[in-house]
Amino acid sequence: MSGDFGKILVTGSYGQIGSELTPRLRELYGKENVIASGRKVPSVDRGPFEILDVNNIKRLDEVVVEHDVEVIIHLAALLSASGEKNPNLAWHVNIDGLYNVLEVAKNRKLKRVFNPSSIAVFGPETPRDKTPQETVMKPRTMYGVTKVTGELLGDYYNHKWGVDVRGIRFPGIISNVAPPGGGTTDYAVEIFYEAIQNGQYTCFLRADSTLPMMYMPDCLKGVVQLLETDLSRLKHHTDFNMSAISFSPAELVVEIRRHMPEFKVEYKPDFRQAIADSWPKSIDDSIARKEWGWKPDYDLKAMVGDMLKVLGSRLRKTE
Ligand code: AKB
Repeated sequence: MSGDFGKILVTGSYGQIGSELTPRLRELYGKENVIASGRKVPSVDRGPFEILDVNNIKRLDEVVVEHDVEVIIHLAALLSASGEKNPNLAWHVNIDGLYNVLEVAKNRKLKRVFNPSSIAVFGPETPRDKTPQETVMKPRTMYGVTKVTGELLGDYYNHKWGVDVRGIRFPGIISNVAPPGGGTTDYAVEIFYEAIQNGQYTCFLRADSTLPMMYMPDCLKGVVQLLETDLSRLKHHTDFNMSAISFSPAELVVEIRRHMPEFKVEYKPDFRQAIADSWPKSIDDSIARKEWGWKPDYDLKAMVGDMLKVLGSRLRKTE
């Protein structure tokens, strides 16, 4: 499939995943073929960009027509912690925005839509270890509710109108490019900045809060792999479980201390603890492995080593 996507529009292109996925897609499919978009003009111009609020369907449609877009990677969304602070806005952006994307994709007969889901679709009644693909989905957060709804909506557009919607249930994503932004798994990014800059960190989750996580290079690899998979191989579409590493804050600290023995941590759980407690500890991703060949490259040791190396050298340069 690579190369014959035509033009790709990325919404929310300056968020956590978009900041790295947009340049990766440009590398793979050509700078001019990937249109970044967001609500504000970016500080650095790295390729085609459009101001776009996904809640404005008229503007979305105009951008799709103007650029002859064939694929939408829809990343504009509020995450779990921000969603709990403003549930109305989370519904409006995550669901009304997605609905607009799906309507435009249906009406303009686009080739493909990628809409990320999350481990937040699960809730306290879901088995927490090796959470299966098909299981109880009764989330307690508005973010989780929007992600379950998004999966169902995507599948509906697929079955009813043949729109090729695909999605992955992302675990916490760890990136050394974009700063954390409103998620419950953000501690696993913040901790690296604090370790390097201050030698200490106050964690907003308990030491034993094990959650599924993934390093950004694996996330990018997975998105591209799923995008490029021939439709005939897929039995699932919008809801792939995808797993890489599971660890608790305490286990992450042990690994960071191998590089920085003096690193100090204290734990002061806040409202995000209840969210973490309602999510799985580990994920069974055998369906993604079978249907599109998913396999992660980074374990905890490799991720921590790379984060400290890349982030350390960048932060030292800006000091
Ligand atoms: C969050 O913490 O809200 C996200 C997610 C797991 O979807 N990182």
